[in-house]
Amino acid sequence: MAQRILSGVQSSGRLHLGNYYGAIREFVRLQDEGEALYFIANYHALTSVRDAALARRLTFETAVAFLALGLDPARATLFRQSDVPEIGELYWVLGTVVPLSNLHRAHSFKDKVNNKGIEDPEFGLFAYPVLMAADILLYDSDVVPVGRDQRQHLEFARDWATKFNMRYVPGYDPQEPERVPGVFKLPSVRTRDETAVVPGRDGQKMSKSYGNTVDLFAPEREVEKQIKSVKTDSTPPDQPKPTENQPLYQLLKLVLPEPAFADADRAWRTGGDPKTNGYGYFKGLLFEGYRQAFGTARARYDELLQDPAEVERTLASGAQRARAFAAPVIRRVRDAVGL
Ligand code: AQP
Repeated sequence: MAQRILSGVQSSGRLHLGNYYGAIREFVRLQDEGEALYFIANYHALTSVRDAALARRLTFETAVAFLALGLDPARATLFRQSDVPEIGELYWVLGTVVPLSNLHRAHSFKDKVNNKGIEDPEFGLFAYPVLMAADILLYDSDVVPVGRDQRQHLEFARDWATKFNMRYVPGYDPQEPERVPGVFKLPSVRTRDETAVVPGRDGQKMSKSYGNTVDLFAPEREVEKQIKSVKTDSTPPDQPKPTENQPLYQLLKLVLPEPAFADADRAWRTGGDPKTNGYGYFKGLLFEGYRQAFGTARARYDELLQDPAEVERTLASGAQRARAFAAPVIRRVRDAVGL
C-alpha cells in the first residue's frame, strides 16, 4: 500500500526560504511517492496572529504559496487544519496521556518564549506539541517530513501514541506493534540533513517570528533589501572568506544551481579582485539566483491571488478527503476510551 505522508505549515506570516528548503520542496517531491496530505496549520497560527482578517488572509496566501510552489491538488491533498473538526476532539483526548514534564522540555516553546521575551506565555503555545501530535496521528500517517526544529515534536507524538496504545489496547506491545495493532500508527520522521536548518539573515534559524527571513513572495525590492542585510563578517574583499557560520554562504549553496554555486564557491574561497570577491558581489549573486529559482512560482502566485474561488474549491475538496482519512481513526479513539 502507498505510504501516507503528512505535514503542515503554519499560516503565521509570509513563507520564507527556510520553509521552502526545509519543508515545502520535499513536500512537492513526495507527492509522487505516496498518498500525500498537507495542511495549513491555521489553528497553530492563532498562537501568534491575533487579527481575524489577517488570519484569514495569511491562510489564503499560504494555500496560494503551496500551489504556486508546485503542489498539485490532483496528486496531493491540500486542506485547512480548521476544516477537520475531529482534530479538536483528538487534541483533547490525547492531552489525557501527555506528561506535563514533556511539554516543559519542548525546545520550540522555550526558544519562542526566550526570543520574544514573553513573560506570561499562553496555554495554546505551551500545548502546541499536543495539537501537532493530534495532526500527525489523526490521519494514520506513515511518514512526516519536517525541518530539524520539529523533530522533538515528532518524537513526542510517537511517545504519546505508544502510551495511548499501551493504556487502551490490551496486549499491545510496542516492540511488536504488528501482533496486536494499536489505535494509533507510529509515523516516522524524515529530515534532510543538508537543509535541516536554514539560517536566517542573522545566522539564527530562519523564522517568521524572528524577523530574519528572506521571503518567497514579498515584492522583489523588499527581498533585495533582505538579502543585502544578510550578516557578514569584516573579511576584506580580496581575502579568502570563511565558510563556517556564514548565512550568506549557506544560502548561496541552497539557492544557486550546482555549476553556478561551484563558481561562487571558488571565488569565495580565494582572495583576488575586490570588485568580484566582496560580500556585496555575493549578495548580488544570491539575489539573481533567487529570481531565477522562484521567478515562475512568483508569477504563478500572483495569478492565483486573483482567483480565490479556485483556491477555495481546492481547499474544500482537500478537507473532504482529509475528513475521510480521519473518520476511522477517530472512531477507534472513541471506542478505545469509551466515548
Ligand atoms: N529555518 C528553517 N530551516 C529548516 N526548516 C524550517 N522550517 C521552518 N523554518 C525552517 C520548516 O518549515 C515547516 C513549516 O514551519 P512552520 O511555519 O509551520 O513552523 P516553524 O518551524 O515554527 O516556522 P517559523 O518560520 O519559525 O514560524 P513561526 O516563527 O511562526 O514559528 C516545518 O517543517 C519546519 O520544520
